[in-house]
Amino acid sequence: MTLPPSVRITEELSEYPILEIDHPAASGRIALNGAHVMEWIPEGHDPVLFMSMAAQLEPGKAIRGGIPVCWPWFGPHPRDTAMPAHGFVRTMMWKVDVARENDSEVEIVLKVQDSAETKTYWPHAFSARLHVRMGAFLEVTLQVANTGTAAWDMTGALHTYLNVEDVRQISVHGLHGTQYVESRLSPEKRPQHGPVVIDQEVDRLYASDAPVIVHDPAWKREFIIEKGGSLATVVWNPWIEKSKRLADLPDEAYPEFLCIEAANAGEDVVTVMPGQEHLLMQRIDVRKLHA
Ligand code: TA6
Repeated sequence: MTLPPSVRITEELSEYPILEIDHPAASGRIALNGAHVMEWIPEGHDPVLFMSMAAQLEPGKAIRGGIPVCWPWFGPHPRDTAMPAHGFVRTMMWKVDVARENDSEVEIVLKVQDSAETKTYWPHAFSARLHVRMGAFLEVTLQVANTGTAAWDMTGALHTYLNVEDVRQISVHGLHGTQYVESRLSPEKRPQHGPVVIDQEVDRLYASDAPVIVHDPAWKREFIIEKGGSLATVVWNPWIEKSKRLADLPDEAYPEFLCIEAANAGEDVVTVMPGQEHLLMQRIDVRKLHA
């Protein structure tokens, strides 16, 4: 495949191709392992996505940071604890389907489909494409199609790790009044009062299709996060104790990120009929705050 001028493919780590993007509007990196957007730096801004210094960049391993593609299930497998958390496509090697650019953005489409290996995890026929539009904004769309003869149910998420100065100082706006479940506590729903602040481990699933704004006063910027095809927004920070249990995250790194995930999860289970598809989209814009 001929890549456009702003895109090159590197393999500094053997068997681990990474698309390097260097465009006037933005730079970034996308690993073919998991179709994983690892980095996005819009022109004139600091990096928007968090990447753990201890991330394991090895084929078949999930990457701690960037935008993990969680599919065809979100979280632990609904029935079989032997199955990988967050599905299996984030540890598969995807292929480049489209790579093009214009004056304002680079567009990359990666693809993967069912195989004998995927059938050991999930007995269905599917094709999946991840569409990445990278420029002054970042728009990621997971397009999944049922290429089989029977309907299947799916859950999933674009599990985005956002770079923040100090998670203890940020606030998330747009979820006031929304019902949420805190997965660390009982499964009962509770209403969000005002902005979401992080002062403990937070692992919440909000029943929301609304945009959110992450306000980072210390870094003097805001992230405007819109989405499509999703009725669930997950907000996660592991805080102190859980961070210590994550081998691919330094213990002292938890203040540096917040996950805002466009999800199909909880009660938002999607049924895809044969020949049909589902699109899950997240768009991030960055705005500087003028103190
Ligand atoms: O999205 C929140 C969550 O489901 C948390 O419960 C935590 O497990 C996180 O995802 C990270 O999961 P991972 O499998 O990537 O370590």
